[in-house]
Amino acid sequence: MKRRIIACALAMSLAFTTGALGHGDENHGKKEDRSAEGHAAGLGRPGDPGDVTRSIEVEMSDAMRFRPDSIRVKRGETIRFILRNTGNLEHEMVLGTIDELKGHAEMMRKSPEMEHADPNMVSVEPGKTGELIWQFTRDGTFDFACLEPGHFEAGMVGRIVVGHEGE
Ligand SMILES: [Cu+2]
Repeated sequence: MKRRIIACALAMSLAFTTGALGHGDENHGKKEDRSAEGHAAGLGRPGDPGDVTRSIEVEMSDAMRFRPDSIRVKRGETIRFILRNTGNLEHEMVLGTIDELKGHAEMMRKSPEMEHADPNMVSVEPGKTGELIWQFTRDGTFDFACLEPGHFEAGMVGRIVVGHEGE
């Protein structure tokens, strides 16, 4: 199991590298930040439960949708996402930029049995509730998705807009 997680992390960094070479600089952050801190570092960092400023409940369903699928937060906020899986399939929430998520979804499709675990994601069994605590440290528009094979492709994605107060 451990080996598979490592394989996933390695492939993720390869996906980043390829993405960085393949596209122009359409990312929000500096690339150095991401390579230094790992996945999703461009949009913040894993949050401390003691710093949570707000909880946001998100439903995940077999309709391959998140509800809500558009979330607005203030820069600096630490959010406790409460993920309710109301379906009969496993679902997950992975935070990242759309390019990162696309790369990861591609990998999940090629190796569906692959286990993956990172601070920017949570998997939730059918009928269960999971939590993800994240601090948003940067303005911008970020994405999240379910990377269970086929779910991302079916449109199981959402968007988080991080801005200053009053925006
Ligand atoms: Cu899903």
